[in-house]
Amino acid sequence: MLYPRENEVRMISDLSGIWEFKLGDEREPGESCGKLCQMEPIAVPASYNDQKDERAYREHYGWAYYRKIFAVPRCWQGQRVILRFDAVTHRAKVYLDGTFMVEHQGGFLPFELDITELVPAGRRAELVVAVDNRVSHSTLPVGNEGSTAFFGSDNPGVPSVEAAKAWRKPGNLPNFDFFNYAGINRPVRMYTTPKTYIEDITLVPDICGQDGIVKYQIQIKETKEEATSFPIHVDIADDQGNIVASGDGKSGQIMIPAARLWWPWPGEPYLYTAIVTCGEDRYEQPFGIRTVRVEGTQFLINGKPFYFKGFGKHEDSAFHGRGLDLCLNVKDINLIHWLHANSFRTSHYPYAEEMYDLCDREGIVVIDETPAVGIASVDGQDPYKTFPIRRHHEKVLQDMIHRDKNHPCVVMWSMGNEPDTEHFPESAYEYWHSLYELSHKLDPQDRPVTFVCCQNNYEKDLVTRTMDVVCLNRYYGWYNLSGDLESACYGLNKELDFWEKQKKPVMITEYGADAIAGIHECVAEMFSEEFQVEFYERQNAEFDKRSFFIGEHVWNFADFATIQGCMRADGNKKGLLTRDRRPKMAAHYFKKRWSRLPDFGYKS
Ligand code: BDP
Repeated sequence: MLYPRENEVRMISDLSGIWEFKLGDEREPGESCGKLCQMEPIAVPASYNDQKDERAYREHYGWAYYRKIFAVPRCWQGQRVILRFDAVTHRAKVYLDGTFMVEHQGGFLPFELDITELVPAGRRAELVVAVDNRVSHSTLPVGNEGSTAFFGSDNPGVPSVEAAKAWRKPGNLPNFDFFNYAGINRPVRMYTTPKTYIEDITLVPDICGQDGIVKYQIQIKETKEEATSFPIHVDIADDQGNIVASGDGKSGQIMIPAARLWWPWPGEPYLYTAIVTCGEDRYEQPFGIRTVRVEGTQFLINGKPFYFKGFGKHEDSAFHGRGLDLCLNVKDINLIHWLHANSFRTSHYPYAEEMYDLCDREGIVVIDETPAVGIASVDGQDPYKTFPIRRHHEKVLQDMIHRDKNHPCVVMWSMGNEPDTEHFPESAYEYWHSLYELSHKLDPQDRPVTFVCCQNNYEKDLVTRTMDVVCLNRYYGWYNLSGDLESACYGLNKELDFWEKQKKPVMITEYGADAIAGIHECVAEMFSEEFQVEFYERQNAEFDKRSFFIGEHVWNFADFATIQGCMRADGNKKGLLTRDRRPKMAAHYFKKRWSRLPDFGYKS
């Protein structure tokens, strides 16, 4: 699905602004929405949870309703008009003038509705979006059903606690460590195309000596009346808008002489634009010429061994929740540069498309992750046999890869985060390995595919070792061997010895310690800023000794909101930065370290 881009042909109307809002309940919209009255103002895009200081907003469970009157401009007559929702979290039902139109499952990827006939140009309509925030065994991310929340063991087996659990009113029990922000989190836009239009563009870059090559495939949708196909033309423009190469037809290969490559920052992230025209339609797709490949224990970008320096992040900020915040995105990219980092993982869901555009332009390398987080055993049951998620997971992979396939910044797909791979190793293998093969098949650029493994019995785990890159989340010295960094390093090394034998590239995708900004100590203990620095100093020294070790992603870029619990005080404090982006001591430590570590050739 192409991102809406305005040009001489295509027009966009952004429906962002103040909409009408009302909380519903667990009843399906058809039963409960009826006539929406006494609605309250709400900002779109943004999560609704923190827009009003009421427990009902913060802890809502079930449907909520958004309403907006909009008009299709009269001057759009003759165009095809599409209503695009970039992300409605987690499930949406869309109504136009009271009639149900479309439903979408999954809170982090776009969906569209063709409204050309439904709301003719020059007419108004009432748009109602019903949003369901419930997470369960059949959603991604996964919610626990009636059992234990993410933090705390809830004293299983204690009769009074069990009775209270059975008695309590239904609510979300996320099996993941980030606040379950919900609502219309990303823009809602109308855009136009001509009747015969460019439906999709697939670009696959390659390098041949000094030249660049881009293989392309264009999908056109024709109307019945215009069935005689229009010629398709592709121009490649450099960053000054000069046409440097061209091609004709639905698919082909274009050579770009003496091409400038896309390199991660501080290299030059050079971008070309494929200008595709067909009949009246035109679409401009930015792309970069770069290759990505795993070879032996190395991760190669443009044939050179890359070292990942960066973090897992979240889309998370005060008031907006998980809502698109362009200003914060720009700020974060600038902070990534300030830290001399070069990459991040979109933990734990695909981010807003605007962020990938920024990363393309600013040369930030991205590991793109699905929302498959929390797939863990409940009451000793095999989640791969009991959770009805497989088809949804396949669809999410398909939609994410389809959406992000042309971004040069995306160098690897992460199919999910920290599933159970230890208790049902065969089922886990069957599940993840088939998705691994599917991901490879879905990606025209055939990027490396991985998933991120939780700290477990790595000897029993059959899946992690079969990924293109072994991605480890490890909390030596924090959740285990707490505070004892000496033993933490001993344990870490024992495990690294195991991974060395697997002859795979290995990176750490999470390691970290909570540090509450402002807590200082001479003898560093947990939760102090000094301990966070020492934690990283000690473990990084071990990573530096291992040649197969291709990257360090700190958990987390910044402090973030999460579900309340006995292990969290005002959110997760593992950020290098506070939630309002002030640096802790560890940020200064990494800034120095990463300015010294080369991006390429560090572990040749
Ligand atoms: C990891 C999860 C991450 C958590 C982190 C933590 O992948 O989402 O936030 O632990 O506990 O297990 O801080």
